[in-house]
Parts: sequence; structure tokens; C-alpha cells
Amino acid sequence: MEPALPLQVWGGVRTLFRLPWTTDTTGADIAFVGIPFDIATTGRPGARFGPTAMRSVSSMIAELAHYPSGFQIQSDVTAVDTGDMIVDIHNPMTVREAITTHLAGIIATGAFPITMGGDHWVTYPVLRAVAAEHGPVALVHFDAHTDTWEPTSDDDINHGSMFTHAIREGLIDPARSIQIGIRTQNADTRGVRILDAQWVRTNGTAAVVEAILERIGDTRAYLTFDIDCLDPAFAPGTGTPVSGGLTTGQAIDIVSGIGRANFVGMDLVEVAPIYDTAETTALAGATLIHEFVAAHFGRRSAL
Ligand SMILES: [Mn+2]
Repeated sequence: MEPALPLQVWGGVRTLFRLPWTTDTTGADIAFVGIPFDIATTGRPGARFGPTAMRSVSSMIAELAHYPSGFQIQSDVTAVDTGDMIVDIHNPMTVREAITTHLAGIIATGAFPITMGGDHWVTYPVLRAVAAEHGPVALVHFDAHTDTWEPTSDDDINHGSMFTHAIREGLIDPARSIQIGIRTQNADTRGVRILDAQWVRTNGTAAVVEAILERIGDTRAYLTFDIDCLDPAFAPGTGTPVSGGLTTGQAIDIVSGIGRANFVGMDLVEVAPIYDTAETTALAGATLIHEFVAAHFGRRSAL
């Protein structure tokens, strides 16, 4: 028998986790989609390159099964990489509707949407598609920033105000929502519970998991992870870094600990590889996506 050709983790076409690349999500359990849009950034741009960076580094993650569960993303679940959707940055006022329409098409096929940003504003039009299907969701929001500052207009394209829009539109239920890792000042929490970065350090990740699960209960939930929730030591490649954040290990413990909840979608945003070193940030981002999938779909299939 001929020996199998060795898998070159450094070579070949870099889809996310070496998954099949197709825009047809019919029959898929999970559809990954990149949204390479970053003009809502208030600080350093560059998150449009985030999906590409996470795909590239994810080939190393895909070489082995998930640790410690043994979950195999390529065979234990049907997942596809749909590539990067088209965003017409030269006509930015078209982008919000384009993202919502694109995600609605994916959700209509029954696939669980996992979006790679792009800056964090892309979560807002994604939530419009998610809420149209599921009603107001409990937002589980990892970030250094609340992103609930006051909008400057009804249509502002700003990665610091979109969750105010989402609350006012009824896309998310603030009474069931929670933010983790916050360390920037915003007088108005909009009714969302905050476990700031200091709370995480003081109480530990097991208490964070317990608090999140208590807050969201059985409500349909959406997980949004801004990579700047992590400390710049662990995620330097991002647009608006803030010192004093979580470690990658803390984030893995929390995301894997809450994965069994009733989530209906997830995104990971704000990876900007231009400012990254040694692919640290992209690796953290792709790893957190992998951890979520293993926790959510691995445990479900084991039941
Ligand atoms: Mn942020």
C-alpha cells in the first residue's frame, strides 16, 4: 500500500481549516463567511485582511483534531468556507443592506453562520439577518469596548455605535446580553451587564462562564468576539488596542465553557494583520473560532 502523502501545513490553498470552498451552503451545518470591510474603524484600518490572515494560519490548527475533545471539524460536522462576500467600499451606504441580504441567504439554507471580520461594525447588519430569523437575541460580546456609544446619525458607519442601533431596533435584548473584557469608559451601558477586564481577573474564568450562562439562560444567543478583548500582548494586530485585556487562554476557557448554550450565530472581528507580529493575533482569532465550534457542535453531536 502506498503511504499517504504528508499534509503540508505550510502549503496549498488556504481555506478556513482546510474546509471545502463553496458558496452553496445547502446541507451545511456551518457556513463560514469573510466580510473584508474596515472603513467603520475609528483607529487603525486593516481588518479587511483579517479573514485571509485567519484562513492562512488556520491550516496549522486543522492539521490535528481539537484538543482535548478530539473533535474533527472536517468530519464531525459539515462545514464550508464560502469565501469573502463582496462589499462595495466605494459605495459604502450599500454595504449594510448587502451584508444583511448575504447572511439572510446563508441562514435560509439552515446553516449556522460564522462570520470573520472586518471591523466590528459588520456585526450590526449580520444581526439584522439573525434577528429576522430568530427574533431578538442575547448578545454575548467580548471586547475592550462597549460599542454602545451614541450614534452620530441614523446611518453612521461606526464600529463604536452599532450596538446602540441594534438595541434600539430590537435586534438584541439588553436584559439578556452581557459584555466581557470591557476597559473603556462609557457612562451608558444601555442595560447590558458588563463583566469588565478587572472582574475577569478578580473572579476567574469559571465565574465568568457561570455569569454568562445565567444571564442568557435558554434565550437564542449570538456570540461576537472582538479580538481586542485580548490584551495587546496577545493580540497586537488590531485597530484599537487597549492594555489590560484577557489572555488567549482565559478567552479559550470562557468560549469553550459557554459553547453549549443556545447560540444561533457567531463572529470574530477586528483582526488586522498589518499590525500583527508572528501571526499571533490571527492564530488567536482562528483558534477561538475553532474552540467555539468544537464546544457547540462537538457536545451536541455527542449527546
Ligand atoms: Mn473593540
